[in-house]
Amino acid sequence: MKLSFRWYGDSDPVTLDKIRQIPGMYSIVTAVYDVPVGEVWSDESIKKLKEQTENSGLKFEVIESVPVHEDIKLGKPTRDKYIENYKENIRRLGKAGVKCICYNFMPVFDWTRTQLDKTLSDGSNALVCYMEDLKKMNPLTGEFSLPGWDTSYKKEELKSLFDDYSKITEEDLWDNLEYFLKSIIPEAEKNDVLMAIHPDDPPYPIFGLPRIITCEKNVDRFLNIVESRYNGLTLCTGSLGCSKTNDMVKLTAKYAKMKRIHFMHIRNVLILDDGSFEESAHKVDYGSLDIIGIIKALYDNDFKGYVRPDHGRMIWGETGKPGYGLYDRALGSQYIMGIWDTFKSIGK
Ligand SMILES: [Mn+2]
Repeated sequence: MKLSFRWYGDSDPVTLDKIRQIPGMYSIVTAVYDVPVGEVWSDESIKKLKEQTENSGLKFEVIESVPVHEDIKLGKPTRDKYIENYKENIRRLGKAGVKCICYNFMPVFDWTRTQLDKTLSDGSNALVCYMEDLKKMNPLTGEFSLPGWDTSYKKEELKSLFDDYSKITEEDLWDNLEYFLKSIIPEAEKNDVLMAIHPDDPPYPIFGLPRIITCEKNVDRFLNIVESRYNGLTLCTGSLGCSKTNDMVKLTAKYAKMKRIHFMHIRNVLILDDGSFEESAHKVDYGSLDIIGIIKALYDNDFKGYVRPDHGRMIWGETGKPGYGLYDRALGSQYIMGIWDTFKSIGK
């Protein structure tokens, strides 16, 4: 298991100097943010990120994300141009020493929560998703929007995207994913870059938009589209795991055994009775997920991929990017590594 940490580049208040002081830290997880979605990343920007990272004594091996342009997800005629750009990014990143690329196939919105700074009983704050509030959210009226959402969309653009998606079914989205995978995976193989899809977060349709990477059956279907190790997973425990129907210990063991997990996002969530959830501390009894069982499943299956603590709460008065403060993610990383080291010491 290689410990990694997301870093948002120069604008991130959590600096590389701080990240390198976390015991066991191996690689940075980052991305080029200076070009619009769908465009080719410049060699200069990639080189700069690599140099900054390596100068800090960390590896530059994981990218999150190379985002997938909406035209690819929608299967528009323009998708071929964007797929060529995507392949060029794989080539460039491979050349720069990147070993794993995380991406997702969620229409329009990435992760969705209803509040980013809910105060928990211990005074920390965290991202939460409450069903009652989710029902009231309407991205088209903008009455309720989240900082995590892509704000580059103007209201009109968002409306036309929703119109486009209203014309496609879940099966169409699968077809478009298949077309994308069959184009890019051979390129990933050639460049020795492991592609790792992130599940949908949360794992069910929102705002009438289809979502497909949501459960065991669908992950199986995904993996079968291209039977290659390079067509793999970012197994995010908090994303799939916020649905009670996904048994994360079982899924981790299954896909780790198949050697199809390349990147683990490990975090805990507390699932409430109505399916709402709160992001909680990593420690096993703070949430609904069996974090120890998940790590044991990785250990038992000789997991050699990357892991990051994913999100953390905001603690000790820290401010910054919701979910991406230093302190609680650092604590989480040590909890994860402590469990891992314990299994290593005990042996199988
Ligand atoms: Mn995640």
